[in-house]
Amino acid sequence: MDKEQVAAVLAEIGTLLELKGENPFKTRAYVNAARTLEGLSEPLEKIIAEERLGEIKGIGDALQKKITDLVTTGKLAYYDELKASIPAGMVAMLQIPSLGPKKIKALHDKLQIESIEQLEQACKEGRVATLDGFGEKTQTKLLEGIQFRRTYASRHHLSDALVVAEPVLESLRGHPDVIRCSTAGSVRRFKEVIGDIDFLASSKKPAAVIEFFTSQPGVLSVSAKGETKASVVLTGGIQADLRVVSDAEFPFALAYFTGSKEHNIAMRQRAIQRGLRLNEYGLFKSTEETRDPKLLVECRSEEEIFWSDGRGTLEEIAAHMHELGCDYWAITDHSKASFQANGLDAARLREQIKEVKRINEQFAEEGSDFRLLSGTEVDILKERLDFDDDLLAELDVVVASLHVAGSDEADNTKRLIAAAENPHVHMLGHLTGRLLLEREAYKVNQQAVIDACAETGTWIELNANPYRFDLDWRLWPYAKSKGVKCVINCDAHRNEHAGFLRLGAGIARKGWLTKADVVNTLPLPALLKELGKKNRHPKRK
Ligand code: DGT
Ligand code: CA
Ligand code: CA
Ligand code: ZN
Repeated sequence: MDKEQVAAVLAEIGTLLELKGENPFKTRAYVNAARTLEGLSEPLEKIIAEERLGEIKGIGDALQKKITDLVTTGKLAYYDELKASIPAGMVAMLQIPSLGPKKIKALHDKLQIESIEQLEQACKEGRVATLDGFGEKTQTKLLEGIQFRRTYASRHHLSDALVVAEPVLESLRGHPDVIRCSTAGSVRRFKEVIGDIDFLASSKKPAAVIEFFTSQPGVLSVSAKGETKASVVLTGGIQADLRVVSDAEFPFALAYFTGSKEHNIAMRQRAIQRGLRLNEYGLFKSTEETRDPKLLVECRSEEEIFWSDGRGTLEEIAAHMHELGCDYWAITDHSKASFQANGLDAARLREQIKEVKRINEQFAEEGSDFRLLSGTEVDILKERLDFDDDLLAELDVVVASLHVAGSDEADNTKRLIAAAENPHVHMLGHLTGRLLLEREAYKVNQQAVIDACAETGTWIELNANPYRFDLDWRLWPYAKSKGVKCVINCDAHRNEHAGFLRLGAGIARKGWLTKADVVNTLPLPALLKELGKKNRHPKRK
């Protein structure tokens, strides 16, 4: 035991002696010794090792021996015996405000009161008020105090909890079988008032860790002890739980047992919205409650559970669009030139292609027909596209868009036509780049571009973002007359943007298009067939 712990035991001995009605000098000696120890500037171990305990004022032979026992063994037979000799109810009465050891002893001697329940009964019957030094007022106060304790005794100040939790955590940290450990629950959340202390540890040998925990010096009694869980009462009467989990489970258990319960419920719901399941064992790619490690989204730290969005995104999109009733959904992130939009470079795009493949395999395994299509919205640069043809050839869908146009109409038009002539480009995105009520259209000869699309078998996007609606509905009848197909894209940057599809359909109608003119009304096999036609188009270069 360290200084503070020894001091706490000595102070408690003082109180217990007072409860027994021991002579006040003896009682004071313990209380004073406790104060002295608290004020020492050196560690007790050092003082004991150098046999200097006797030099400290007010610490006689008997106290020296007791302090040495406590420091070296963490135990003191005298203290245990003393505690056992006093009814537990009398010790508990100390928690009632305005009730000190002297009064408790008087209640015991005169009314044989040994518990809070008996005290309450005596107060209600008016017997306490008749005692010397008590009176009506005190009796009422005691009844209030009992009520107060009933409400609050199971709660503790955060600082008191931290003082007892930290040494235990420190010990756990030093144990060879403990991989990671932390406090959890309200203590970790720094609630001002806490119920019990929660500890969490990861280990390959949970039983050994539980054994070690329950035999800590700060543990007054063990309330429950299992293979991976234990509950104890620590110094100061604070309850504490320890749970031991595997290291893979640790981040999830830490998040779960840190809570709060309300926070856990909100996190769970967020997971469900993303087609995932979150519980104390993990985050799972599943729409049902599970603990299946094969479905686990691995997170090495608690933070990753919150940040795993980046990994989860494609899956979330897939799950969301599937749920909306779509048969397929194309992922067309910007290319690297759109650095402000965090466009993908070739390496990241190749990673994404793999990820799409993996997700599709998962859908296939689950017997679902839903598919993600890999794609890009590749930037039309000055002289070329932002990706090489060999990479574009690996994608299911290629949209080519002009994001930085020049002031020369002929030049802009030429760039768009060149993109349409690329055998790997399936469609041109937002032809004019307009943002309604915000930004003018680029100067583009739209009719010439539509003609080029007709010649090369290139589709044109109807961007359904309400800021764009581009190609303009006024031009669709012309495009249709040339046999150019429309693709309604919602330019989604968030799941909710999928709702733009409906607006896009309205604009298409306004442009006199029907279902047959819109390629992405096709079922997946027919769409894939259409996508395959572009680079076999007779007019392509
Ligand atoms: P306390 O001890 O009363 O000051 O408050 P906490 O928050 O430490 O609560 P405790 O010790 O009962 O449980 C620790 C954490 O375990 C809690 O913050 C969230 C989690 N937890 C406990 N029970 C439930 C439950 O029924 N549902 C959920 N979702 N989480 C729970
Ligand atoms: Ca707790
Ligand atoms: Ca608890
Ligand atoms: Zn764009």
